[in-house]
Amino acid sequence: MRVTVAADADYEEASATRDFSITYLTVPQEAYSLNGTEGTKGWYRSEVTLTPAEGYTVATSLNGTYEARLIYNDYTDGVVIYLKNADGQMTDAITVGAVKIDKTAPDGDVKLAGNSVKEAFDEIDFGLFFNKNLDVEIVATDEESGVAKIEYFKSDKVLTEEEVAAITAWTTTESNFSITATDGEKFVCYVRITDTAGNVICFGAKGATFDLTALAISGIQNGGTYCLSQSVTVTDDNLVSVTVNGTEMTEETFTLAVNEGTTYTIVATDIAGNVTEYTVTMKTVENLGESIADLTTGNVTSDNKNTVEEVKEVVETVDAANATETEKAALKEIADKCDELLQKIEEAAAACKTENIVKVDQITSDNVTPDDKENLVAAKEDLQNALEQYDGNLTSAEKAAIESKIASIDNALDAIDKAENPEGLSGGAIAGIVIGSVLGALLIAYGVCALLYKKKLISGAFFEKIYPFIKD
Ligand SMILES: [Ca+2]
Ligand SMILES: [Ca+2]
Repeated sequence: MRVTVAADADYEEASATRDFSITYLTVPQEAYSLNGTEGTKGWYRSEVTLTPAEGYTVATSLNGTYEARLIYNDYTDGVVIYLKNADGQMTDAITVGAVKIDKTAPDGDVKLAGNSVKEAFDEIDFGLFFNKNLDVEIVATDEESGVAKIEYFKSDKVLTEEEVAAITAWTTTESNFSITATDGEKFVCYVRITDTAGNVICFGAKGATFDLTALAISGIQNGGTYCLSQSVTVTDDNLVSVTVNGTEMTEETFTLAVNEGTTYTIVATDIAGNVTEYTVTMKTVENLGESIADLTTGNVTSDNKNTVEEVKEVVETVDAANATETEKAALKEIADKCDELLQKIEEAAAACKTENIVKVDQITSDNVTPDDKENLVAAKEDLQNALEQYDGNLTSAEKAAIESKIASIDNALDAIDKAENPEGLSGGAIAGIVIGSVLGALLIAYGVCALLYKKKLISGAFFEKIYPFIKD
């Protein structure tokens, strides 16, 4: 420091210089403390009081106003303080940094199956329906201290805001989770989001119900054929629409009219998206017998069996409770015709498979024995009989099979014949040769004996009788 005194009448100007130093007061060990409602990571969710160490006052500038404490209401960055003791000695700047205050609750949303369904507490009801496992996404945001925790609670009933605040059984989630579908289960998904400062927001989603039950359609069978008007009823807890051939029905019970050959497709849908679809055909009684109109017992074959059986099935299962006597008689006539045709088909099949025919089924010209002959002949007769009697009831393939069997039997019979006559000679010829040979031998013996008798090499009454012409 330099001090200069200006000259006056008595003295000349004079000056003197002296060096000295100023030092700050030593900063106490715990210079200050911050007090407020604290969250995590140094965040507060209330006003924060900065209190200097005991015996000091505090200011935010060296020459500012020193006070007993500083109050912060909002997030304040770059805070620097100075402390002053009772003697008026002051510290150098002390860096506090940011006073981190976040008084704002986080925000968020909840999505079920991708759709935002956040709802005010007093407006929650069970207005949503799902028919499969449900993906839940919770969106959480916080612009100040940031999101610290996301939790949810699945309630089976609507809760008040106070009840939600009292929930203790929260489940922590990252943001996405799935709820397994259970038929009939109702639930409300409540959400709690906490920011780093500890601010909390709770909210709920629209209530949801799982409906895994398909819609019931009564009065008709899917795939059925009817020849009378049918009253149809669709039943479901959450029925939303019924269409018949694309036309929306206004009632759950409606009538399908008989229109010749009309096909009706009934589509019933519930709120959860379950769909039941039935298709039925309406035919008049006359229509029912159309496909067998050209068939008679004289021309029906196994190729027609399915068609006849289908008609019989339809005729027998058709709901005839309200049919007129004429309609009932017509139905019976068709059913009787079906029975006759089916019986004829069976008869023709049986004629091709008699006991005799079955017996020789495995016999071929290679394994045949003479014992089989009788059976083979009987089987052949039966097969020829079948061809004659059921000419109109056998398909060309069936006829060809019979003819092939007959040919096979003929081969087997030939084989027996050959085995019995190895040289190829007939029985009569063989008998002739045998008889001829015996006679020849006897003749030779007779001659030889005659010679011996004449030369008296043999004798006796027997020879006298057979050789009366040889005398002594
Ligand atoms: Ca916040
Ligand atoms: Ca349902």
